[in-house]
Amino acid sequence: MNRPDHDLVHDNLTSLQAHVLSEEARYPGAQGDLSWILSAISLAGKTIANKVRRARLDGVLGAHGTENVQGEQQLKMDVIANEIIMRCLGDRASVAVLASEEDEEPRILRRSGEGGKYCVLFDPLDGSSNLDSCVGVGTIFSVTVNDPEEPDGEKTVCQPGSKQVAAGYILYGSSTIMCLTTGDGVDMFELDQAIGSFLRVKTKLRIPEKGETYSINEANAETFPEGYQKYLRFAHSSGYTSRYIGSMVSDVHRTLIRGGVFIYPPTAKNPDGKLRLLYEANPMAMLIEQAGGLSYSGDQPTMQIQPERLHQRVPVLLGSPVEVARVREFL
Ligand code: AHM
Ligand code: MG
Repeated sequence: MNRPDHDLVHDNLTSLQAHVLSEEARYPGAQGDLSWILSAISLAGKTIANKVRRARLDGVLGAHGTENVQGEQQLKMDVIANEIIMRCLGDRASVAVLASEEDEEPRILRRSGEGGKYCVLFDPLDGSSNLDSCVGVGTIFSVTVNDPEEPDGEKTVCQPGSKQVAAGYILYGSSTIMCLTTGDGVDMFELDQAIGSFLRVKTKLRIPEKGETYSINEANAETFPEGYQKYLRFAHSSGYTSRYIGSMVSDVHRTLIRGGVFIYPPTAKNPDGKLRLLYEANPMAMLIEQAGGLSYSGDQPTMQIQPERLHQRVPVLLGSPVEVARVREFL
């Protein structure tokens, strides 16, 4: 019998929630704690997506009038997104620590003896300075296991990226997309606004092996270390093309789907790079590597770096394996 083009049984609709529950069923001892955390993150994503779409109408574009710990201007939407995530995750019983790019200190919610099993680290609204020009912005998150022996909130969240148990981003773009890994490949979900559900649109996403696109803020090129400048000369003379939005989630998402490299090197202004190891570099590295790509920060694979500080910055080079290796030849 011919299988119809659209097979109602096999091309079924799978929600993020159903996906996470079926993944969890593969681990006999799992108690559902991680699933609860991911469901809270998805609720936060839906809520932030709604706020992002209404930001202009609600008059919440622009500066909040405060600075974050890194001395950066906080925007109203940074503060709103941060609060939404705190409210969605705060009462999930297994969350031990919440660490946000916007907050100076991690918030210890529950000690291990009180059921605190996981730390959730996040950049609530990455690329928020682009909101007024309506390009894609995103939420980046990382989940690690809380160290039961470690009472210090900063120390328990300062774990190498290789210890992450889940990571992902939500991109508020022309559609709202979540890319998620729990260590067994990358799956992609799209928010169906009409029913309020993230539906799975791709499983086991693979980044293209190659891609002749580089994504870098070339305005800083003169202060890049020499190797990056040499790579750019190679790219210019080899028919590569350039794409740079200046919003990491959008730039990394394009790199994941179409291939190429995303690079934020050390610059004169940011000698250690601009992006944060715990909130940006590590979760993106896990996603990219789970999709078959590579991620380096300086000489080291990003996820092998032992973090020294909560808000530590690192250079980032990630993307298609062939292209990352090519950049590294110049460094
Ligand atoms: P943010 O977390 O304060 O939004 O800053 C991070 C953003 C990334 O989204 C993006 O990759 C980078 O800053 C762009 O920086 P630049 O404007 O220096 O190119
Ligand atoms: Mg950011």
